[in-house]
Amino acid sequence: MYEDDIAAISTPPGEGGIAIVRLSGNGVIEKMNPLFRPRREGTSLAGRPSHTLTLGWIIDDRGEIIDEVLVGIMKCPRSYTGEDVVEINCHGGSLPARRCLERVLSAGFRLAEPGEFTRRAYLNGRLDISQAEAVIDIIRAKSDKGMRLAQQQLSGMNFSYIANLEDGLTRINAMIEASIDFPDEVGEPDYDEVEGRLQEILSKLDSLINAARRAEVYREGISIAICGKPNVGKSTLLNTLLRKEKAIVTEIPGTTRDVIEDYINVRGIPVKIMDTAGIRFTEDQVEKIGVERSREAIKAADLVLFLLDVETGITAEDREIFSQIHTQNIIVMVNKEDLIEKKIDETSLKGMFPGLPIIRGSAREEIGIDELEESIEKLVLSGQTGSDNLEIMVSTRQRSALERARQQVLDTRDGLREAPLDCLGVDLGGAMEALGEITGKNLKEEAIDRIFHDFCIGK
Ligand SMILES: Nc1nc2c(ncn2[C@@H]2O[C@H](COP(=O)(O)OP(=O)(O)OP(=O)(O)O)[C@@H](O)[C@H]2O)c(=O)[nH]1
Ligand SMILES: [Mg+2]
Repeated sequence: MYEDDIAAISTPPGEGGIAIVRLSGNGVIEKMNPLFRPRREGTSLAGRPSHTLTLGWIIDDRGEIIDEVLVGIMKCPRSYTGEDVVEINCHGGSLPARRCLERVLSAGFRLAEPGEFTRRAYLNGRLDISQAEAVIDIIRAKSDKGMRLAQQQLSGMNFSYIANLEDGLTRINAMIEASIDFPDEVGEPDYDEVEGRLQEILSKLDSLINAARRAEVYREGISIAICGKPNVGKSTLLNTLLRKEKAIVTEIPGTTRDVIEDYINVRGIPVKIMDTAGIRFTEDQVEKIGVERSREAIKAADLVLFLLDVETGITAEDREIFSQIHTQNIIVMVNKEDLIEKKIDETSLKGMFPGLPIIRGSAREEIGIDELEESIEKLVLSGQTGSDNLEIMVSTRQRSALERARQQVLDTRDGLREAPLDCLGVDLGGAMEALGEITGKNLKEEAIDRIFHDFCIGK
């Protein structure tokens, strides 16, 4: 299908130990001959076994050395793309890699488009589309867990779940079609059985969709804003969670003037955590802007950590700030529990924050931090934690296909004894088509283009 040979720098720009220029196409190993002089005379790249490295030099058209390199070859079809692949390991830094690439391009190679190597792998049947998407997820993974889920997808785990569902739908479809085609011999389908099977598929789809939502949290991460009145210990909590002294902490109210953000990993969930300026009425110009920014951060956050100070008790200021938080995802933390004097009791807490998770602890003495992390995990995965423990990585595109499939299966079930048999067949067909999009069987060209455009050049 592809006639031309492609090349790109596959390592990120900037200085590094080595950089890799990757080539793919049919016969590209032979095409290296004029470009590469092996250290040991008499060896030709094409004569070397697949999956070996050869030391030598990339040379220009006058035989001058461009860089000393190690060249890896992978012969078709046992390569990433399924074509002949050459990987030139040159010296790190952008100049050697660029000069090697220019040399290759001058010899007739074309610069690869973003994701073109992976696209060729897909077109040559080395990967299905969900595996190709997993490759992007691995590149972008922000946590170990996100990466592990993507690895599973790459190894084709999702595929078998989907194939299993498709199989179930095909069987139901066959039962319905038999009744349409041979009404006299077969009669009506056994509605109870069809209903039972549809129900089974629905619950499998439900747990897949739930797992997809969970995976989204692990893949995309969440943002958390720490808020509360001045001096409750917001910056101290940020520093404790980050395990470094990022934000300035003093006993002076109004220390933090701006939103300070950083990234942490809470039980495998990538979290952007934001420390905000304590919200209060102020005449100070700088603090005023800080307070305004705090409000915006709180509005934008997926989850708000609302801090109280056990030493001051719950004050009018606390109530005022709390009334400005509009998300449902709130965790209340009573801070400074290490102090002897406690002015916040259980009853007033429960009365003021019914139904919200409440943690008692100390940001400074690191008490209750485990509990806080557990609470964060629970809250962001709430309603999505399945007892089935199904763990999969699903892209947004795949999730929308799953949801469409679920709707069509629901329609089939609801219309079961009333709708004409042909209509049931149409709904089932729609469900099967949606599932086919997940594995790429029914994907349109534009959709495929969109997927690969998310890749970087050289992948
Ligand atoms: N005893 C005790 N003191 C704490 C604790 N957490 C914070 N503090 C103290 O409370 C004071 C204020 O802490 P910060 O973290 O600066 O408070 P903040 O909420 O960021 O304050 P602003 O930036 O002014 O809004 C400091 O003196 C901290 O040492 C705690 O858990 N226990
Ligand atoms: Mg602060």
